[in-house]
Amino acid sequence: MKDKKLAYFKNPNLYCITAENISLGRKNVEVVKMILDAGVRIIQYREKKKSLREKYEEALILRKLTYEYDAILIINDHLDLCKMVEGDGVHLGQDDYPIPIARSFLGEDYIIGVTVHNIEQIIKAYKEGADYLGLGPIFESYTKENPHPPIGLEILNWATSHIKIPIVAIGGIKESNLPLVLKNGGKCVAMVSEIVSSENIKEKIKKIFKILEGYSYGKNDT
Ligand code: TZP
Ligand code: MG
Repeated sequence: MKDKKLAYFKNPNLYCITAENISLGRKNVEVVKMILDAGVRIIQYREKKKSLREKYEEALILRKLTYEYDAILIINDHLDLCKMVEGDGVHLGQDDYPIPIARSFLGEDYIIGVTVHNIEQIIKAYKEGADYLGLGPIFESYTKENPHPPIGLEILNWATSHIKIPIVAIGGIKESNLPLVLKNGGKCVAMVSEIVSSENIKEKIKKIFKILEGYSYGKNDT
């Protein structure tokens, strides 16, 4: 079951993350509905500013929605919330709960994704049993408070050729630089502002899928 879900992360694919504060006045639920309608099947609920009650209520709605679309729901930070709403997994940063603790709390069936910025963190998270790694920020990103400096494409190239679990490239990835990311080993790519701050989310995703599809079939391999 988990393997089937992780297959989504292995091929060129788009992973979308919520950010209501930059969603042009639209609610997370409304934005996620548009993202799902456009065909995206990996959603992360990331919400730093709301109360736990609000996060719970919103995550519950997103769970129902993602079930309807047969999409994966990853919960940022909160292991308990993930269990309560029956999410598919969690995404943890370097300052969040340690992977072994998260694993013993959630069990083997849940996906655990971990943010990594360098080779040391990549190897540690892999050895500790992360299911996928969120590697970045690849480029400069203005979405996160206190962002880590950009890590560049070379490490993406290294990680995608040396690490067996899926690598999700993140940070400053746009339609415009996506071909560069894919040329450097990127497969599954996470985008926040490029999607949620788009006036026309469906059109934006359509264009991104077109680029990803080119790489799925090796058409753009050089
Ligand atoms: N983790 C590393 S960079 C980032 C997160 C959540 C934000 C990426 O946002 P954007 O808008 O796609 O640069
Ligand atoms: Mg976190």
